[in-house]
Amino acid sequence: MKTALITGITGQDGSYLAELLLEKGYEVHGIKRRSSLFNTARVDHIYQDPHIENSRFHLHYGDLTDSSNLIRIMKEVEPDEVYNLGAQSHVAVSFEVPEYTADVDALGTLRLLEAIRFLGFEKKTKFYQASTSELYGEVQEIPQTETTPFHPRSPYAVAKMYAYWIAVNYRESYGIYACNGILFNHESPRRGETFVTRKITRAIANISQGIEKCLYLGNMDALRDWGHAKDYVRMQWMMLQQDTPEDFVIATGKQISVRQFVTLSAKEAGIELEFKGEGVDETATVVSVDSAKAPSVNVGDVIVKVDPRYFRPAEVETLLGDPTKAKEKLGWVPEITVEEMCAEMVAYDTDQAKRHALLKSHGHDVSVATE
Ligand code: NDP
Ligand code: GDR
Repeated sequence: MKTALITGITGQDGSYLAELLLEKGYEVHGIKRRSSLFNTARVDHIYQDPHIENSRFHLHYGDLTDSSNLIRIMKEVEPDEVYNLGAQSHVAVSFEVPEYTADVDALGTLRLLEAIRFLGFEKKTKFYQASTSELYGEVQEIPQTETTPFHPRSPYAVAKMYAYWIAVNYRESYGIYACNGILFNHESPRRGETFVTRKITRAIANISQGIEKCLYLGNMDALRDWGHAKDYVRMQWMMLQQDTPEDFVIATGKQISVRQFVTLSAKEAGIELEFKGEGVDETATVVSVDSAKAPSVNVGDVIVKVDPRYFRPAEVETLLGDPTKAKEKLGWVPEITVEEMCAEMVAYDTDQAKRHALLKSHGHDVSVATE
């Protein structure tokens, strides 16, 4: 039985990857952070009581800022594979907490690689680094491949660039099986609520059920290559099953704008929108509605506006990946389209919104966090 250690197991990707590895018969260990509220909602369904004999799922308290903790966990677990998914992963937030982002995302990666070296696991432990299309930032060529030059545009991307190169460096210097998955945006119903796709599907669902009135967004012209997290974690595992470590771009090869994602989500919720105005004055008005699906929405309602608060100091306008290498060398093909993913997310968020609406209709005080 193989043993895997996942940092960021409580996040979107960590939860899907843990499911996949358990299915494949792995013993899965994950690092969770101490927090004042439970933060394991995404993995609670695969939690196994540690008192059960032969339990294959274990969580350890830890943090990527704490070297001694990482060394101790690594020593205890003796992993065959480490998946470093833990990060302060929000690009906009990285402008607010740049030093912390560098500590976790850049130095955290170094700390894990050093732990492998310190324990003499160079030949035993394979290492996956969650690299990102944000490395391309101000894009130098379209579409982006493994050889496209980097030009990061945020403290997050700069920190991830350090992590990318330190993984390459430890591969070249110490022969560690370390590789970078340069993943383009990937989403799911488990996506954090403040990333744009989930923010959109959740707000549209809430609006359709009368829980929210208006969705406020930043740059709606931004273009992204959006895939489904389930497809992408499969590729993370595949990258560690090769004889030699290599870096791969993981993407769908198709892009749409934030505005198009709003249109898709609204359509799923039975709402047709018309966009008017430009820049900070842009709005979207309801032009037709299926009232069985969206009982709280009326024709003429303005349900999307721009709030400059969501503009970033430096923006990444367009990202489009070329996954040819992953397809040719590993046989990886994404199975879920952006339309299917959007439908899954809207359905999930509509279900949640209906629960809230039901509580509200019975006099419960329902407040829904938004950003
Ligand atoms: P999430 O934000 O959903 O999850 C991040 C995880 O990292 C959470 O488990 C979080 O814990 C944990 N974490 C945050 N800070 C620390 C810390 N100091 N020490 C230990 N753990 C920490 O991200 P995703 O699952 O979407 O992404 C996984 C990885 O892939 C990240 O590294 C991200 O930067 C990268 N990536 C993501 C892409 C995407 O589109 N999703 C694309 C390309 C790269 P907690 O739950 O307690 O907050
Ligand atoms: P991104 O994802 O920055 O690409 O990073 P995000 O969903 O936050 O933004 C995508 C694009 O949408 C624009 N946008 C908004 N974004 C947010 N969050 N909120 C808004 O209201 C809004 N309005 C417009 C953004 O400006 C941007 O252009 C994600 C993260 O998962 C990273 O960890 C990962 O490395 C990259 O994807 C690939």
